Amino acid sequence: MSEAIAEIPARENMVTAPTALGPERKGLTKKEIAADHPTWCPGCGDFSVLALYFKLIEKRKLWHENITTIAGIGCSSRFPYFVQAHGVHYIHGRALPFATGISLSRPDLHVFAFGGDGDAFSIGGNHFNHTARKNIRMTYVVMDNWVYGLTKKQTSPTSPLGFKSKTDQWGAIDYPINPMKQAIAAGATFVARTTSTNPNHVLAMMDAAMEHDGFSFIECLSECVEFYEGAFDAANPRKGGVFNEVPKDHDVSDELNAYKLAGADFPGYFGIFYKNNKPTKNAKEAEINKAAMEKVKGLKDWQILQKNFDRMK
Ligand SMILES: Cc1ncc(C[n+]2csc(CCOP(=O)(O)OP(=O)(O)O)c2C)c(N)n1
Ligand code: SF4
Ligand SMILES: [Mg+2]
Repeated sequence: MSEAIAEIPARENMVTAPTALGPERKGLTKKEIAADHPTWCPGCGDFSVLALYFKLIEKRKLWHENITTIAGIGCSSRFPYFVQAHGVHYIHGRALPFATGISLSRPDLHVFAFGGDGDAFSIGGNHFNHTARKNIRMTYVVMDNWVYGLTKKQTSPTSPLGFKSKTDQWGAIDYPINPMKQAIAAGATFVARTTSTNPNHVLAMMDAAMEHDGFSFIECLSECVEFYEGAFDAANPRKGGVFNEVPKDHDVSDELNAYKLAGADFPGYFGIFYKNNKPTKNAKEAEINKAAMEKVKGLKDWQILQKNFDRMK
């Protein structure tokens, strides 16, 4: 992990430290953050991602009311159940529009959305592209296991060619999408890749993503031991694979080079591929709201409403 990632300072407008009850309020312990016992299969990669989310919350000293965890449907999308805080296990593929609403209306929060490859790129593909292009401030972690786990082994948009599943008994014939290329092309302003078998790296990526003022996307390889065992062995040094970090001289502001990195054969690279600090929709919308509020300065809510009704006559 590079030092630059570990040393990133807290963003100004975000609640990262005790505020509501005064400085005597301590940060939460893992026990206080954890809710239900996760119902995943023993050995599922998602356990590690959840544990690291808890670590991030501990590190950032977030309290229950500062944590917002949104997800769609899938094994990975069960995340909000396991976090003792505000969260929504929403409609399949619709986590991002829901998270968008929270992000735009609560600038003091950093919204986290979690989900799977099917949730993000099949049914939710459209929302992914639009949330990225609008540069909504949030972090979206996709636990990519190359399969539909919850529904017991169907081909997903990231399943490699030849993968045998209930929907492709003779092997997948559709070309898989590349989540990193997809995110860069869609306009995501922070694009990173990690793997659940490297805990320090997952934590560093989530920490850096949380710091980013914009739409931050992390593809996190997370093995489905039940329906795609061994899928990511080639990226795991403990299984004879290799974990190659993004080259040190890679310029994260270079979109074309990021795209090239994303095209490397599996297991590819891990780290931050792309980062761009263009204004968020949050900031732009806040400006519009501010200007509108100036115009009705001194008026009560009912008077503003009345003015609007009068105008519509
Ligand atoms: C509208 C709708 N269509 C289909 C489903 C069935 N369904 C539930 S989860 C899922 C795919 C899950 O795959 P993924 O997002 O990769 O998550 P994983 O279980 O692998 O973590 C599907 C097709 C549903 N719940 N709702
Ligand atoms: S089916 Fe796969 S993705 Fe779902 S909990 Fe089990 S191992 Fe994890
Ligand atoms: Mg999946």
